[in-house]
Amino acid sequence: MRDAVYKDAMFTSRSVTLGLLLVALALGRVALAQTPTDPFPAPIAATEGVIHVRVTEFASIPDVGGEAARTMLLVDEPGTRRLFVNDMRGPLYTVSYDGRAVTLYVDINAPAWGVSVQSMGRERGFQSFAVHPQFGRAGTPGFGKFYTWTDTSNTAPRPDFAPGGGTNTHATVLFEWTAKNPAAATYDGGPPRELLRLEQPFANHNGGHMSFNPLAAPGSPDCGLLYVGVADGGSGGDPLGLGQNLGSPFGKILRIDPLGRNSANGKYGIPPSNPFVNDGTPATLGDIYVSGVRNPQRFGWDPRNGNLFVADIGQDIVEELSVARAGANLGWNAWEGSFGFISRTAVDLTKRRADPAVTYPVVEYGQLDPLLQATSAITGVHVYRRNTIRQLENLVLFGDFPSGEIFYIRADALPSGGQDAIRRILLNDGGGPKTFLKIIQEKNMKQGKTPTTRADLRFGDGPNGQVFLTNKHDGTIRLLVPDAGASR
Ligand SMILES: [Ca+2]
Ligand SMILES: [Ca+2]
Ligand SMILES: [Ca+2]
Repeated sequence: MRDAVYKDAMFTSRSVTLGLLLVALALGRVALAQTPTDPFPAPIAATEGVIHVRVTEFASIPDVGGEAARTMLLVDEPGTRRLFVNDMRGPLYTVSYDGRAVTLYVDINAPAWGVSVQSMGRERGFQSFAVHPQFGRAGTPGFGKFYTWTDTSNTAPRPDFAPGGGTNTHATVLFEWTAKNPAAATYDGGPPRELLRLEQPFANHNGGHMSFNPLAAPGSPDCGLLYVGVADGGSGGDPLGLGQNLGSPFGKILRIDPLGRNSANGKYGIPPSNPFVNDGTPATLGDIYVSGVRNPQRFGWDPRNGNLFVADIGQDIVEELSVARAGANLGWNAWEGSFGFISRTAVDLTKRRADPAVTYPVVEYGQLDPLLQATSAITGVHVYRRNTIRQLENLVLFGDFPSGEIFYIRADALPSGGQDAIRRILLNDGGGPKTFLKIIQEKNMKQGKTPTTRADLRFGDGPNGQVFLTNKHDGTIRLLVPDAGASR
């Protein structure tokens, strides 16, 4: 059964939900209960083309307050040869390349920093982080620097951008941290520098994914530019129309130079090569790289051809994976996937991919699919170009995070929308092929915990093309590995 009010079901506070409901009613956006449009009545192939991949436990992230780590992002930091992984409540850990040493690097929510992470509910918290490519290189401007993208309850500083509506629930802030000795076991620098602050109109849909382009070679134009995902601000249906507003950073992927200073607030740089810098229109923000996104919680690059895949979480009907080039408009909220967006319960099936100015998904799937739960949301994206795990070679890996379903499409034969090309990946942990959710549930039993009903799957990228799987319910980081007996 679908969530009656908001698909995302992230609100822990009834009063917040009621407040939003009243706002939605005032905007006339609450549709009467009715069967939603189903653009994909034929389900995702449940058995055809299923790939089995071996998975092993790699490391454990500690519980906080008796609850499993809300693990969101895992990245490789080649300069100091460690993985970094965060818990949405504030801790940032390092994990050694062999998985044996897990160290609390810094808790960005520690009172001394004054950050005040707002991590209530499912969608708020320490969303993302990125380590500067020069982090470990002494004598470079990015030495020791990393960036955190977090929700905060501290709304006192004036925001750089306000959404022009909503209820100012909290703020989302980009901070720069500078370690004195990047190789030190724990953060040894001072309080963070604030670069960018957004006033949030609604509690859901906040910061998205954030990353430097890992393919950009030192000295190349894209090296050191930070891609910052910003969701549409929240509620449902993008009531403030922010996704298509090129004067607003909401519903965008920004690209900034955190070491520059030519932004409107003078705290970061805007690369001259960004698509809206020299477009002759002062009203369009130079910060924007991609527009028309709803909740770009994850993106990732194809190491072979540079394709930037964006996993954008849909409203109530379609989840989508798109390839975005500089200046692309991914359509939201005029479009949900390949279809005209009408409401939470309807898309226009007669108007498929009809606007030549919009970049439509390469693949998309319907939220009513029997493989999924009542709440569905896309995540990703890892383009596997290694041959270490032979059955994954040249595949684009993504998934649906509540259900934990892992999917693939072929990276060299990208479809033009629809879900026909999507196939499943099942995991082998020594006990036969299983879903990721099943594996987490079995771990929960061993932990003496009630088995979770959600996976909250995320992918993480390690060195040498390693693919990690994280979740928010058993504190375990898992690694995809070649089959036992495989030659490599
Ligand atoms: Ca929000
Ligand atoms: Ca402009
Ligand atoms: Ca779209």
